[in-house]
Amino acid sequence: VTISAIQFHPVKKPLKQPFLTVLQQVEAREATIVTLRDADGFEGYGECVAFDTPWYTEETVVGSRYVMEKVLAPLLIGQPLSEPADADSSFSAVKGNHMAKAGVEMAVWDLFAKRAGMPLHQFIGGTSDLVPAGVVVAANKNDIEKDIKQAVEHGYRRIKLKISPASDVALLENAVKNFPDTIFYADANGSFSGRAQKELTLFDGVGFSLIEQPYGDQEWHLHREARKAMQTPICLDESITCLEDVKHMVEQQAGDIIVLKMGRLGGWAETLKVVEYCRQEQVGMWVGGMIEFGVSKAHNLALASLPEITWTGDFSASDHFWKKDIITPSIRVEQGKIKLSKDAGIGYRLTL
Ligand code: OSB
Ligand code: MG
Repeated sequence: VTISAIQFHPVKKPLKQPFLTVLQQVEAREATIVTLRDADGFEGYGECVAFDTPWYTEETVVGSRYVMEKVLAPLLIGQPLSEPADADSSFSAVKGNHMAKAGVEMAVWDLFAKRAGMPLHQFIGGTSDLVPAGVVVAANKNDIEKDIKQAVEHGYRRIKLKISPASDVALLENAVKNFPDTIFYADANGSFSGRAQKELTLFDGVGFSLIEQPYGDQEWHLHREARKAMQTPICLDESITCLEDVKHMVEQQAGDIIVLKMGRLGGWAETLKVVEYCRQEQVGMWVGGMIEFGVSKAHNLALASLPEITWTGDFSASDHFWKKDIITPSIRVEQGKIKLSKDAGIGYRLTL
């Protein structure tokens, strides 16, 4: 297989509602859709999930476009690929820039699945075509119950609440108790960094199934201490940028569960290595969200179809963030689940 052309399509859309985290208030999303084509006319689609400024990772929309166009595309075009993992290998001389790499690499995996005439989820070994949905409630303290109620009415059975040392623990505890059939995760985005451990352990009794990234990316020892002090499983997101980081987490006993984000890990090849390692080491896994458009979401849904991935991920419907997504059909949540497409590759067409 030889990639003969790559195109980059900027997209920008306002969110229906601002997405609040301790790091950033996101009101609009800018991303880059990657389309590539091989000599036989097959196509593949990817999406680069870097944000416009480096508030979540170092990469940016503008920087990742430069790397994709000027560095990665020339390494890929004209190179014979015998399997999709060869795309990642062809980028091996390029340091970092995982989101740029993933944007291009994921399109290659889509193209290979399309050549094989298989849905991407089957192509990578997925066994389920129904993926449980999960949504993030990044609400202000006071109207948290209203947002939870609305999410439950939309069919979500797993809700992730954004927390910080400023969160009202009693209010959260009450909210979680009032929805006994809903699974709650908490995501701190590193906001307990520099705080006394007891500020975090206060949240142990809330009833969260896990607490995601209480401390900073590199604060492995603090995550290790938190894990020893708490009943609630510790889950790492920002800390996990490659397989070596997962190995480090296990050696340091710094976490029980990880969030898989193909953008942060650099694409399918590295992610599938991480999945295999976590399966062997019995590390829990789920697929995280990046407030992304449908192309990235479709890749994530394929990933979540793997039998090793047992925790529910950040999977909201197309109409959760967007008035109109960039794919057709749009992603819908029915009875708390998303049905995967039977069509080849990611299974969705672009409506850019
Ligand atoms: O920390 O998981 C995070 C969105 C953007 C950047 C970081 C994170 C998030 C989310 C997921 O919380 C939101 C989603 O896409 O469902
Ligand atoms: Mg997170």
